[in-house]
Amino acid sequence: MPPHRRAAQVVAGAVVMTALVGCQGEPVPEPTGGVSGEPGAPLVDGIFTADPSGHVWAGGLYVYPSHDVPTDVAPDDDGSQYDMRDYHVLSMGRPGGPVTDHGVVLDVADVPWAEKQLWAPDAAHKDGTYYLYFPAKAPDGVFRIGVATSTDPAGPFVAQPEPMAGAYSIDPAVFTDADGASYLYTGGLRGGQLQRYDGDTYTGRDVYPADDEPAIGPRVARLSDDMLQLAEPAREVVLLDEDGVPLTQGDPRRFFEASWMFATGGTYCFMYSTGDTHRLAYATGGSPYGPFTYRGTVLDPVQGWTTHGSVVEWDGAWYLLYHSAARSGRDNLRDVRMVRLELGPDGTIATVTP
Ligand code: FUB
Repeated sequence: MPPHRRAAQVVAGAVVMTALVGCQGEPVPEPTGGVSGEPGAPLVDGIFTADPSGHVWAGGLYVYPSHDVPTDVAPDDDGSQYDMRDYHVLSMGRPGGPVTDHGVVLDVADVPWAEKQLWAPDAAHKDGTYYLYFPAKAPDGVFRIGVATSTDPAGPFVAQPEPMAGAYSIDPAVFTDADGASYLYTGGLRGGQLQRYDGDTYTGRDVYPADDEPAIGPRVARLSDDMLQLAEPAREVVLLDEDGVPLTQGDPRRFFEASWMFATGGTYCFMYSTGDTHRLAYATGGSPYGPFTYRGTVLDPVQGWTTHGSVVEWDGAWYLLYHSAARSGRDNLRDVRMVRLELGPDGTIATVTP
């Protein structure tokens, strides 16, 4: 167990908002360790959490979020203010029940290739091993995707010594299909650096298509049997409009970041953030590779610039995990929340208003 790992902690109690002066010179609420089981309330408030990836394993819901922290780093277009250094795992035994914060499960100091900015993670399970997939910046300033393993869904996780070859940008999300094959989705624009790739090659230059040209798409690749590498070169996911035409870069529905994939009744549902129009949108298709046809909004804008979430089925009901910056008023200090999601048999989703 790494020395920085804290004891698991079940948090309960009322949310108390106390002002103190944060590193960026403005008041931020003091985390109190409280938690509320109310729909849409922060799952925990002892720490700030964001970018939740939910999985139902061993009868409980395990949530793999980013761990937001106050920072002295000045905000910029690259998102340098999202200066996260470790991951926690949250879990609960029943919807709305008490939430356990399992403490630090992976620290950037224990990832040999990574320097900073542990952004949105996801996790997967196969044959008794749990895999934590995460993006981080290497010392050369380029985001790469790493993987760490554990025999416990609540960690701690041990990182592989090198990042995954052929995987890049940010926001890894893993989907395991009914046949057991797993797929890794990645990508994010602007600070996520996807616009700096020509095919799979990092150019270091920002190149965006014109507004009337097809938008940049996330990447997808099947994972190897050991879940540690890509089994094939990543390919670009295409999102289509209702006429079967690829969404253009100028279309407010185009992909920005925060991929999430789930399936219901043979329909593959790809959820993502539209970025500067601040929505979680979804598109559906007949294969994990896509193409996916745009269907609508899952989540209207939350407080804060970013939006990111996941969808899980638990005991026959569907839930949306998402984040909001409402408690702090700071874009980079967010809280994970959870609400019921109405999902039709054909994958139609009723829009959630936070
Ligand atoms: O949390 C850092 C970044 O903000 C994530 O990787 C993005 O999806 C956005 O939520």
